[in-house]
Amino acid sequence: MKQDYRGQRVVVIGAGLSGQALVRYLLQRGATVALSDHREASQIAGLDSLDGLPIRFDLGDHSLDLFEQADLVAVSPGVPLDCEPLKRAVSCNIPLLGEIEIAAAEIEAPIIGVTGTNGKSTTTSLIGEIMQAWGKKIFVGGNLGTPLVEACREDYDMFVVELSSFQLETIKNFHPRFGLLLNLSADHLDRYPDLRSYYLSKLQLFRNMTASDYAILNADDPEVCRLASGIHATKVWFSVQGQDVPGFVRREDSLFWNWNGAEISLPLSGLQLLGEHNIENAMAALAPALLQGCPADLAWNAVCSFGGLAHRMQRVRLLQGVDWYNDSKGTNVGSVLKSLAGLKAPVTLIAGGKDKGGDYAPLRSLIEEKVTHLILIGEAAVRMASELSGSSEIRMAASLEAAVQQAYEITSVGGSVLLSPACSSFDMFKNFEVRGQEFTRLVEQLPAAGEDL
Ligand code: UMA
Ligand code: ADP
Repeated sequence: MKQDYRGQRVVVIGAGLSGQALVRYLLQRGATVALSDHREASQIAGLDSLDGLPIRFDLGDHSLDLFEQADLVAVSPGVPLDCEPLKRAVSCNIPLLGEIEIAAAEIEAPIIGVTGTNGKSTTTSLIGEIMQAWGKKIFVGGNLGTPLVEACREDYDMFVVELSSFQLETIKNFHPRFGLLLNLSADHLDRYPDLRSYYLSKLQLFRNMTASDYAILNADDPEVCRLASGIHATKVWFSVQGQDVPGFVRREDSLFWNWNGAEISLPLSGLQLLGEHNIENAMAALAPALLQGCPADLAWNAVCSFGGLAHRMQRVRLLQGVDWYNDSKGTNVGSVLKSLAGLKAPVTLIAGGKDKGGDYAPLRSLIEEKVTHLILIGEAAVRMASELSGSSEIRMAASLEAAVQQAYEITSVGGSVLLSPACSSFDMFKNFEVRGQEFTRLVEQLPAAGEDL
C-alpha cells in the first residue's frame, strides 16, 4: 500500500547509496527529512548529489535528540539495529522502517526476492537476463548495487531484488511473489550474536508469503531444509545432488524440471558458468521464469549466454603455466569452499581481510587437499594462521601486492593462484570490487618469462 509521508519528520540513518536514495524518495513523498551519519561529509561519497535539496544534515555524529523527536526512522542496511540512536528511537516508540520495506510499499508489480549466503548476485543477474530475453522490463538491483527505493516509482513488469540479511532485518509487510533461499552458512558474525540470528534474518523474506506465492529452496542444504517448515509459500525445490524433489533436479548431464505434470529437460553442456554451485544458481534462476510461463528453451539460452559477474572466479591470466583467478567476492568460508572445489591442486590461495567473526576451520580439509601455499593478508591473517595452522605452508604478506609477488615466485607450473579472501575488504580497500581490480592490475603487470622483474 502506498505510503503518504506528508507532514512526517523522517530521519534517514546512513548516508550511503541507500540513505541518499531514501532522502530523494521521501522528499518526493512529502516528508521533512534529516540525514544522519556518524561519518563526516568529507568521508561520504556522492553526498553532493543532494546539494540544494531541503534537508537537515546531521553528520559527524548522531544527534540523539533528532531520533527522539522523529515520526519515523528510515534505516540503511549497513546500520546495525542495536546502535545507540536506533535504540533511543525504539525506546521512544518511534517506528523504524528499512529501505526495502519503504520501497516495496510503492510496488505493485511482482517482486522476486533472492537471498542466501552465497550466489545471490549471480542468481539475481541470471533472472534479469532470462526476463529480458523474454521481453520483460525488469529492475535488477537491491544489495547488488542499485537500491530498490531508487527504482520503486518506475514502471517495471517485475522487480528482481538481491536481499541481504541486513535488508531483511527490517521487513514488516514486504511481500514478494517469489522468494529464493539459495543456501545458508556462516557469515556476518561481526553483526549477529550467533548463526541462528543470521539465519532468522534471512527467513524474514518469507514472513508475509502465502500458498499462492512460491518459495524456491535448495533441497541439498541441510539448514535450508531444517528451516523450511516455517515457510508458508508453495515450495519448489532444486537439487544438484539428484534428489527426487518437485522442481529442478540435476541428473548426470541434464537438468530436469518436474512441476505440475510438466517435464522438461535441459542439457548442461551449454552452460558457460563453472562449478556445481553455478548449476544451483541456474536452477534457482530458471524456476521463477518457468513458473510464470516463460518458454524453457528461451530461458535456458539466456542462462547459457551469461558469462558470469566480475570478481567471482574470474580468470585473470595464464602466466607461465599458472592460472590466476580473481574471486574477490569470495567473502566467507562457504564461498571459498565452492571456489576451491572447482580448482585442481596445486593451488596458492591468497586469503584474509576484515574478519567477520566466523570460524575458518571448515576450510582445513579442502586446503589440505588442494592448497600448497596459503598467503594471508589483512586484519584476519593472524587468526586464520592460527586456526589453519599445519594445513599447508602458511606465509604472511603485508599487502596484496606483496602477496601477489610471493604467489608469483612460489607457484609451480600447472598450478593456480586464487584470491578468495573469506573476509570482507574494508580493512584495506573501499570494497570487494576495488580489491579485485587491484589484484587484476597487479597480476596483469607481472612479467612473462624473459621479461625483467
Ligand atoms: N553508519 C552510521 N551509523 C552507524 C553505522 C553506519 O551512520 O552506526 C553509516 C556509515 O557511516 C555509512 C552508512 O551508514 O555511511 C552505511 O550505509 P550502508 O552500509 O547501508 O551503505 P549503502 O551505500 O547504502 O550500501 C547498502 C549495502 N551495504 C551494506 O549492506 C553494508 C550495499 O551492499 C548495497 O549494494 C546498497 O545498500 C544498495 O542496496 C554492499 C554489501 O557489502 C555491497 N552488502 C553486504 C554483503 O553483500 O555482504 C550485506
Ligand atoms: P553473493 O551475492 O551472495 O555474495 P555471488 O553470486 O556474488 O554471491 O558469488 C560470490 C561468491 O560465492 C562466488 O565467488 C562463489 O565463490 C560463491 N558462490 C556463488 N554461488 C554460490 C552458491 N550457489 N553456493 C555457494 N557458493 C556460491
